[in-house]
Amino acid sequence: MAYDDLRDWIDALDRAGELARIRAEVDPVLEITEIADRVSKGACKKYGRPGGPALLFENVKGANGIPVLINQFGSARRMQMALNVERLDEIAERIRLLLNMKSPEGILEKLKMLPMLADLGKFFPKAVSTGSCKQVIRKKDFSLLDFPVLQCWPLDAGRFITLPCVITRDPRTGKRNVGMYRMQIFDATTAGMHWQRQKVAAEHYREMLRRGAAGSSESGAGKHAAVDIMARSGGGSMLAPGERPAGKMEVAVAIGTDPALTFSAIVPAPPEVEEFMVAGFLRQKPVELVKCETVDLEVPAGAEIVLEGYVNLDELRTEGPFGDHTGFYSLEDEYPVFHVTCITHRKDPIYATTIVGKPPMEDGWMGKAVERIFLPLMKLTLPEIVDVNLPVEGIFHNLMIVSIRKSYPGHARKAMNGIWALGQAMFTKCIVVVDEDVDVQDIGDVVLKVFNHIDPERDIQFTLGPVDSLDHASRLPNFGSKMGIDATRKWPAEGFTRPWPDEILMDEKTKAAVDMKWKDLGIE
Ligand SMILES: Cc1cc2nc3c(=O)[nH]c(=O)nc-3n(C[C@H](O)[C@H](O)[C@H](O)COP(=O)(O)O)c2cc1C
Ligand SMILES: [Mn+2]
Repeated sequence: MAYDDLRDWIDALDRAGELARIRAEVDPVLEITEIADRVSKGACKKYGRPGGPALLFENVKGANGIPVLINQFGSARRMQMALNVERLDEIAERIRLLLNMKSPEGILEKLKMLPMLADLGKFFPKAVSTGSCKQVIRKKDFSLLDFPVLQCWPLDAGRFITLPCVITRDPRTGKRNVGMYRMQIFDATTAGMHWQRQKVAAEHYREMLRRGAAGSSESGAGKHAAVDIMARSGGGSMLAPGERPAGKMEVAVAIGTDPALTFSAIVPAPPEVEEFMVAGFLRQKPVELVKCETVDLEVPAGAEIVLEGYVNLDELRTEGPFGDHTGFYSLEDEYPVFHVTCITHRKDPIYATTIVGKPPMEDGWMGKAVERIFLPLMKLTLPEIVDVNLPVEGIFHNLMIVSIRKSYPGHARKAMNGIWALGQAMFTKCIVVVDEDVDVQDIGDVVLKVFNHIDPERDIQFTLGPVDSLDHASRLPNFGSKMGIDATRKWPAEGFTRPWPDEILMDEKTKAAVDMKWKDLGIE
């Protein structure tokens, strides 16, 4: 059963013994991070499982009684619960079923397809006239400082909203995007809008710039200004006065939604796919949307807190540093500024947040879910892929281990290039390709075989391209090199004619014989 909203989900966590309520007073500045970090790393002995329980802090200093929820996705079990499955691969199977749809032959096959077609109807969001996110509507006298927003780490530039579902509209198609982009609180009514340049909302912003520029000048000067701000935003200095295409872009932010929607905001869905549909697919129930008060956007009706506002197309401000999921602080940079025009919320809102830092942390479990769910979609373009592992310490963009069914010379390199061309997988700094007989989930097996099988000079491939904005080692921000390791067995057709040794494996007969006498050996 889908969860209606955040509190329905919190109740389910509570019933399942997956929630710890903390009544002692805690400080949203640094202290909640230290507690959540210890819990993520296994400090909660009573709980037993990796990731600890979700934490609901009920007495947060200076929070006007607003509780703080953190670590809601922070374990394999909670990630499965959030998406209503026993195993994450169930979702992959549902996607596979959808993708395998073929024209039915005969009435029986048509009948069999009906439930799937009915399922399709659940993907589409449903417009409703009002919802609990409207219990309190503040068009003036609102303040971002009213909420218990965390300062996560000592050298952070300030307090950051870390789990916001940022909603924007594509000016070309009208389609809406939901992306999770952190927001640094600047003051009561403004915050940073940290959509990195390769993300979908950043493209909406650029499209608005292009339009503003096209309208603002016949001489083409406006167009140059737009190109200039595009080149600089998220990677350079402020604009000179006078070169600014005027205008604004509307943005709405939902904080504290049902877990499928929150999760869908981090899913690297193709730009043309609305995350509201992704959430509808995941929860198998439509997302209910309600119109905003001051902007032409829709937000989840049951959200705990909604921020409405806009970013000026001509305004950038220094954002960061911020203790990031790389385990290091991401450097400060220029990003758009979000201006709040209205805040609506429940009468007793719950503030949902997360922290990122050295793995393993809450976001690691979310990333693993993305890895499982995206496997069938990767296979759609790269059918040779057997399995993929993004180890959490590889922080999702540094290391991808992928096994393939190798069928022709150079196949491993084709797979690498395909992955670097696949949406956000473009950021992958190192791709390791192995043959299908290597279990990519077994790091020991991977290390043994990869480093036995490679001739580094021959098998390592470098390429240049976009890199993650969080990469602090690349030669330039957002641009640098990537590496692929072809650790598949090389073929004569690839110029390798030396004999290849057999892997050491005991024969089945001997193994069975030892199984039989194992107990009698007295060495167990
Ligand atoms: C906790 C968390 C925080 C994130 N913060 C940011 C961020 O500040 N900026 C960003 O561009 N991506 C951030 N991401 C990653 C994006 O949410 C992710 O790339 C998502 O696919 C973007 O959506 P989009 O494809 O619709 O742009 C974050 C992810 C998580 C889990
Ligand atoms: Mn998107």
